Amino acid sequence: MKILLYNPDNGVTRNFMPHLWMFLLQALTPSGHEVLLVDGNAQPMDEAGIAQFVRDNNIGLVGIGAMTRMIAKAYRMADAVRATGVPVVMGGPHVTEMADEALGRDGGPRHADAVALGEADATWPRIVEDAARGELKDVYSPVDAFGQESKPSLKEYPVIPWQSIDLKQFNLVPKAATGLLQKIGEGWGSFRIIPVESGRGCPYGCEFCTVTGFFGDSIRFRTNESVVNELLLLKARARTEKGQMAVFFIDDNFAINIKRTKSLLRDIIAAGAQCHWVAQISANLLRDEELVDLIAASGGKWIFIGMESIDPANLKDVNKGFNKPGEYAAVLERLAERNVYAITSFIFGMDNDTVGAAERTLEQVRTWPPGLPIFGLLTPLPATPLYKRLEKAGRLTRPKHWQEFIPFAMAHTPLKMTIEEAHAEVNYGWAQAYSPEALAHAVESLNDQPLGYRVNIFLARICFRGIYFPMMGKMAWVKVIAQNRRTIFKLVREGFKAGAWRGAPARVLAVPVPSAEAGEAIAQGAES
Ligand code: B12
Ligand code: SF4
Repeated sequence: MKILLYNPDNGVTRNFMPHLWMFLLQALTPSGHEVLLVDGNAQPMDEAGIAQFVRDNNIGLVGIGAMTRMIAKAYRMADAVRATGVPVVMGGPHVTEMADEALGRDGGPRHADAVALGEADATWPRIVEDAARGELKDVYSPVDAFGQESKPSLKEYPVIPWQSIDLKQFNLVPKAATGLLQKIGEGWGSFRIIPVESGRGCPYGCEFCTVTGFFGDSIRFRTNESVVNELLLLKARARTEKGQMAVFFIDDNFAINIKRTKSLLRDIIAAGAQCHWVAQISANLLRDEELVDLIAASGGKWIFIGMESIDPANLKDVNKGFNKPGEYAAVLERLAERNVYAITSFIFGMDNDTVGAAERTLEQVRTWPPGLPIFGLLTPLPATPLYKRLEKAGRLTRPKHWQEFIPFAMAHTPLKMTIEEAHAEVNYGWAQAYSPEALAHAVESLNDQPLGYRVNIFLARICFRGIYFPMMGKMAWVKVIAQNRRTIFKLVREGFKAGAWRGAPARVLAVPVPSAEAGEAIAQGAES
């Protein structure tokens, strides 16, 4: 049987990184079946397109995975596939919580023939065999022989054959530049950010987050050896292609068990498996100097920190009181001393936020080492404690907000400001943090560093700027370059000065600079 695994586009931009679930399920598919992958972010497709694809490729089963914000598109695509007579199985965080919606048991139309609840590592092979026999069941739950919920241990993690997977659709280097860039240094013909997981689960239970409910508070880790081997495989592929590969450790909280993280990072260093990597780590875990040393030594370049708010009352409200705004600056300094920078994520529209929350946040951000601040709005995702609290209080203004996805739009009324005021705070945050003045300030704050670092922070910022100010067209780029011409001239002038790059080897520039799309996707992230 031929199987198509499809991930809908996020509706706003091209994504920057493929989704891990597709590669994982492909690797877990029983032999004798062929699996094709289509990520709508990289290969845009509409309803007619997917129906045609299914017919042209003689597909016998379509698997669709989606987060809440892509679910409306996922349902439309599923409907189009089912209209061709091919069954659809859906999985992922949204349908796990809203299985009745997907199966049409809540009074709405049916979109999926089957739903895989929770982690599907163990159920996927069963789903495939049932589908091949034409005996798909409605619901697949990960349970053991006694009917108890069971979670994969991750000790027996499948080998994802990165050396042979077709990754063309995920190359971030424009095709026209590939030939030339292959010749630069170790080669820049391709640049991909690859998702790798080293563990699952987070016990913290922040009120807005689905992770503790979905993966459980039992944390599970892969063996160090299996992670190290995966990195070595990725590095080898990048070398053969004369390209670059960076890794996004997608663990919700990469250092949730500090001892284990240190041991993994030591093993990565010992095996020569260092590569440039990004990971999500909560601020409280970055107090440990030795951990931060190991992060830098193993290739860690950007740490995504869910700061959420600088107001302890807000943090307490969302059960994230372990975040201590008073130590944010020290944490960021500790990272910056090792040339590791942070993507700092803030949420507005929290219950204690009042007008001016964005400026108050920025006042602090300006005093920190340069990084990539990102701003989102508090979003009640289905089945989270936040959703339940707001529902009970009658505060949801769009209880089924996923049926019509609107970027940067609230679905409930904040307590101390209006919805419009909350939207204005997010707009202000992006506009100020990525203004030409803010970009120049970020670059100048690294004046004591080699030029490479300043170029890097400038490029990262300019790409992230595209998150909020759409920069997809050529004219938009021209405008941005014009607005930032002073900073650009300054960097270029310095580049021509003898010795300006000394101390900044070419590899420094290999820091994964997230694209505008990356930023957009990360932008509304609130993990860790
Ligand atoms: C990496 C990641 C991202 C990346 C991008 C996604 C990518 N390219 O990988 C970044 C950082 C950009 C990102 C951004 C966002 N993310 Co995010 N992200 C994650 C994260 C940390 C890991 C995803 C992952 O690969 N997990 C590991 C794989 C193995 O797990 P999985 O995807 O769930 O797949 C398993 C099962 O669900 C199931 N399954 C999944 N799909 C399918 C399909 C079929 C057919 C079957 C059978 C089974 C199946 O089988 C898999 C194996 O067991 C998760 C949290 C988490 N730990 O999962 C959040 C998570 C998915 N993100 C989430 C959210 C909300 C977002 C944002 C909307 C942020 C926000 N707060 O507003 C943005 C928007 C993204 C966008 N524009 O597209 C939520 C989604 C919740 C929901 N109900 O939708 C999660 C769960 C975290 C959270 N805070 O609650 N994210
Ligand atoms: S937001 Fe981060 S720290 Fe909080 S529960 Fe989710 S994954 Fe854990």
